Amino acid sequence: MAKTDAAHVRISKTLARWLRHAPETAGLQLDGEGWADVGSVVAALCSRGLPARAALLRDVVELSDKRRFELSADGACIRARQGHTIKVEAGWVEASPPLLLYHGTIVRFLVAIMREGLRPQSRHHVHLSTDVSTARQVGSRRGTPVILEVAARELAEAGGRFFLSTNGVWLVSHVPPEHLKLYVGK
Ligand code: HQG
Repeated sequence: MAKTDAAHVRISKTLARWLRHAPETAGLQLDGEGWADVGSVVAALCSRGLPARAALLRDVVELSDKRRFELSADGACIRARQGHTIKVEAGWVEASPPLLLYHGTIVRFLVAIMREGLRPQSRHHVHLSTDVSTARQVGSRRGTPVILEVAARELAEAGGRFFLSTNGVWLVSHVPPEHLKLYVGK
């Protein structure tokens, strides 16, 4: 991994923690839509030995594999697109989902998931993807991945409200077990 890649990853992980979960640990204040002032974020990174400037932050935002963060149009503010555990209203757009969506998890959670459905746990929403490979990658963060297929359109027709984040992640507050099945490949 190139030096800049390693620096990007460290900054990206730090930003994820601050902008989704614990802004107060960096002395940051987010507005109601999750935006933080870029100058304050840069200062907080520098004070923690992560030399950064607004231009580096822009690179992290643009080069991030999952496009986790976004800058405001004037470049003055930064926020996470989704995945928060703190209360924000990031303007997720309600949308009609495709027929099927996917969620990656691990075996240990399956009994509970099949009993009570997919829950957001500490986040605002359950995260779903349109493709199996993303779900597999998400599940792999914890161990051997297990993929669940979500009958998304069926759930929407039953009243489930879906939101589409600007980086293509589908968000929903709960997937009851009757709209879930194990994906075994096609
Ligand atoms: C599981 C990362 C027991 C769920 C990823 C998951 C993603 C249940 C875990 C994004 C359950 C929650 C989100 C139930 C759900 N009983 N376990 N009823 N319902 N679970 O991290 O989807 O890289 O909050 O299966 O790539 O893993 O940070 O959600 O395993 O896109 O940008 O509870 O975070 O994105 O874990 O990951 P998480 P997730 P970033």
